[in-house]
Amino acid sequence: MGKGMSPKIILRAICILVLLTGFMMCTHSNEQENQTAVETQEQHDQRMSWWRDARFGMFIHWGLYAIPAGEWEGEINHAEWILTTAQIPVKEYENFAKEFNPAQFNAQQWVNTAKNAGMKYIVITSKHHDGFCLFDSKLTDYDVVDATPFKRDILKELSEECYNQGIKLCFYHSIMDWHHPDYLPRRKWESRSEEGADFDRYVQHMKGQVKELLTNYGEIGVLWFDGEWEDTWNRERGIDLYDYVRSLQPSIIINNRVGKGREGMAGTYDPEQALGDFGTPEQEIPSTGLGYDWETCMTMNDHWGYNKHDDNWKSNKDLIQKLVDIVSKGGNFLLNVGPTAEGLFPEPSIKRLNAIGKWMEVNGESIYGTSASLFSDLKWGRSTTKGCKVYLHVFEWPENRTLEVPGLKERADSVYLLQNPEASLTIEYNDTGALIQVPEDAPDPYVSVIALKFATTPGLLGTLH
Ligand code: FHN
Repeated sequence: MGKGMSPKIILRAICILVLLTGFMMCTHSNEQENQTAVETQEQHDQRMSWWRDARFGMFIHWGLYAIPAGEWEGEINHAEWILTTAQIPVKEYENFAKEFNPAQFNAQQWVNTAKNAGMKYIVITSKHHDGFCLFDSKLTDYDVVDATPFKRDILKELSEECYNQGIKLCFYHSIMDWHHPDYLPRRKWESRSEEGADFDRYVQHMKGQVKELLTNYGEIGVLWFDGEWEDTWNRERGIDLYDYVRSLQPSIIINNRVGKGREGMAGTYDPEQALGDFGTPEQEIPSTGLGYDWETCMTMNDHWGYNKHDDNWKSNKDLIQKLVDIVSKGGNFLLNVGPTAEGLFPEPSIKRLNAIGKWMEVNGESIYGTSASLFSDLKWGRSTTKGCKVYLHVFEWPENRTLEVPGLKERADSVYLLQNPEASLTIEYNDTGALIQVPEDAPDPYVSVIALKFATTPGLLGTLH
């Protein structure tokens, strides 16, 4: 995944080359269909570059489930899964569409909030497992334009606003679909018969909607698939879907849930089995880097979809330290917002995004475009690397005003607080590393960043112990 030409890429390239040779001998191959599967490492790195630089994105889980807002018949712990967790018959759940009228939805506000938080991309649910589409699909009337009083194409408005503000728009799309009559399996408690259902016909429907998403909304940064775990979906279908998506937008990035190879989740990751361009640990941060591209997705409280009772919000400090921890391990952070039925981000989400944005305004240089830490174990915090700079992210400010940096032997040309580059800090080297004299008070209440500038690319220093 992104580091050196993996056997998977070599094998697939050989297969495609054999197929291409066959095609050229007997038919005129359609360049468009085959151009995506064969990719050099350099082309792959080029395709991934904006995403690796971005490091921080907004996840948005929004749909009909925002109307019950987590509550059903006295139970208050539901969210985007409410159709299943409350066993609501599909016909009854459809009634929420008649109520969906988010009058306060404002794409400009949403995109601006994400941008001000320092987020570079937005991944929004085009369709979650409930099958309801936030876009105008010609393949179903179960969508925001045809089935609701709102009648506006939400993804169209978001795509225009993302283009205006220079934010990459990305789509989450669920393979699992509890509404479509051809999707199998049915929910165990459902009365709808499986009689006549044709999963292949469902897959054609899903690919048709993916084509709509990749044809009608401009350049899309990532197709973030989900709901891939049921037995009707398999690796072969995943390979076909991956290549189909790339044939529609060759520079798009696709997550590993297009196939069956999630890592960071239950079960083991097998790079030969996994498909897609990056791994997707969910609600967790790996203890180390993963040796390939990966993104942790996480909620701010305990639910992806809006739950009006959920006040278990992560603190500003926790969220900023999680961002730093993830990036110091070479990952991206996809932080979720679950908007209300009125089309508003919950106030606690906005407060946290504003706090993160203030921190990113001063310290974003130590996040964007960085690679993983050169240090194996910093007791007081984390580190990132970029060009000729190493950034030290101090979570616990030293009471004795001396920051120990084990393993740092290379002499830095300059050492300074990122928030005040004029104020150089004193650094002494010893046989175990370096000692940096720091001010008495931590400059930032959440994470204070010290920058070290070297004459050479510190990556050449090798891993510092
Ligand atoms: O079932 C979904 C869940 O609702 C949510 O969308 C998360 C976010 O990644 N993905 C699935 C659970 O792994």
